[in-house]
Amino acid sequence: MSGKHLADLSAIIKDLDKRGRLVRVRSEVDLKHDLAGIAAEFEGGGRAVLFENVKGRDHPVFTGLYWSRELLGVLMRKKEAELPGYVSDCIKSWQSKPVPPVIKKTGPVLQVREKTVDLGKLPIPVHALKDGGPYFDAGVVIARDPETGVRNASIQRFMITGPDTMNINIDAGRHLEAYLQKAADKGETLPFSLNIGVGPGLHFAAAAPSEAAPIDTDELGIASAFHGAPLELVKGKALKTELVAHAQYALECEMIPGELDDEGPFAEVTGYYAKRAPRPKVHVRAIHRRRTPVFQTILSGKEVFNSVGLLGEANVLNLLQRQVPGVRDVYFSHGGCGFYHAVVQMKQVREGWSKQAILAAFSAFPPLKMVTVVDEDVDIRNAGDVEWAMATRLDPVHGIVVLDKIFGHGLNPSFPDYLGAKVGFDATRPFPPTYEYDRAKVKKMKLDGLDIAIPEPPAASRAGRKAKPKSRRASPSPSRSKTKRA
Ligand SMILES: Cc1cc2nc3c(=O)[nH]c(=O)nc-3n(C[C@H](O)[C@H](O)[C@H](O)COP(=O)(O)O)c2cc1C
Ligand SMILES: [Mn+2]
Repeated sequence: MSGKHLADLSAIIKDLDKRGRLVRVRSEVDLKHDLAGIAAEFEGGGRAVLFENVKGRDHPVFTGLYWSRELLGVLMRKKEAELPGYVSDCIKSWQSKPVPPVIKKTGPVLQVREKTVDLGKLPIPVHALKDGGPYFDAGVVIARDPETGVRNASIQRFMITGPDTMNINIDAGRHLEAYLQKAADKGETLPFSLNIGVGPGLHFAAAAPSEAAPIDTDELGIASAFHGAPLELVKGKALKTELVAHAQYALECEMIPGELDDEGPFAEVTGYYAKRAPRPKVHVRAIHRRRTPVFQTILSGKEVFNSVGLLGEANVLNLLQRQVPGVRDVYFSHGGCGFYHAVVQMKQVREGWSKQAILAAFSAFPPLKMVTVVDEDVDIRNAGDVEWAMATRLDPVHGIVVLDKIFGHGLNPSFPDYLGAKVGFDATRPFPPTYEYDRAKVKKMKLDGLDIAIPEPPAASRAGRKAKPKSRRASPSPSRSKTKRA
């Protein structure tokens, strides 16, 4: 499949619209709290949302591109269960034959350069009730290593603090953190571009974990692998930066090492607020945009599960299949915040490999806190089925691996200062398999053509069923789901 359409968000929005996958909010909506509140009603469903009329601003806001595997499947022209394998193939193709980006003379993002830098004019929402301000949380940062010149792509959240200032949250271990330190060591500032409204090829490149894209590689090439063509960049005008030619907006920014300011709180992917604390200050030197741009924002939650989580999943699958015989599939469960709990499915070929799979998964993706390994007869995308394996096959004395005082994800409250404990559950049946652990099966039957009388459900449950739209049933959001909507 040619993934060219994956390079341009405007093309994607048109494509979703054509396929009945775009909700258009035509009423005027306030950027502060209301926009996120409306978006949350659609979160996890099979349609993205375009806010066409944003109060006090000239341009629309788009959200939801990554919030369900169903929608991602439509976008990527893949079945949901094929997504990790497809993403893993794109990364492997980049690893073996990287296609670097090309620098173009011009591109849609250079259509307009704002005369003055005023972030207050952009349609930047305030999401959760206690968030410290408006945030960019879906933009891709592109910077170059001050020492080696290698490029990096990453996504970070930025809190707006003034017309031309913001503060950035850089988690421990990020490549941008290393770049900032290198700039400090050389006595230089760190220029970078912040690109808003990019296609999923680059979004996934930016979300690729450092275990898949180490610091000495130009991970922008991952976007080229998704597009089937080189990613196009243009040179910045105010600083030594490179902008994404097909982005909706691109900001030229710089950090002056040592400058800090308070950032936060911010409702994070974990379902908790990240604390307010001093974090690096960012100066915005220029704002470029398309003539009619669409601003992209992400509700912290399912959209992150399906981007950071999907990329992590792909990397764990890739590594496990190389290192552990019998590994078939990997899923990062949504109950595990999308990237704290990996469920691994394997067909055991030898005793002890299931525990090896636990260790390999932790090393392939350090944010993981839990790994559960199950046999090939368990549906890893079904929490009930995984629990069945734990309830009936896990030996709590020999099957639980605990790693204490180990580096983990700083946003997880059980890892204060990035330190905590991790746990692996070997919920596979004893090897070689015995009769006692054989899963009972009935014959698979088709109901077509049989004369069966099925009574209508009682009125109460019928009303209850009707209130839930189809898309929501496909991926329910129990914490946020209300009842009806259009
Ligand atoms: C929507 C979204 C928001 C994110 N926010 C942050 C953030 O604020 N800070 C951060 O360090 N990582 C954040 N991440 C994760 C990083 O972008 C991701 O782990 C990336 O691989 C890091 O790049 P690096 O390996 O080049 O350092 C976010 C990811 C997504 C998808
Ligand atoms: Mn990187």
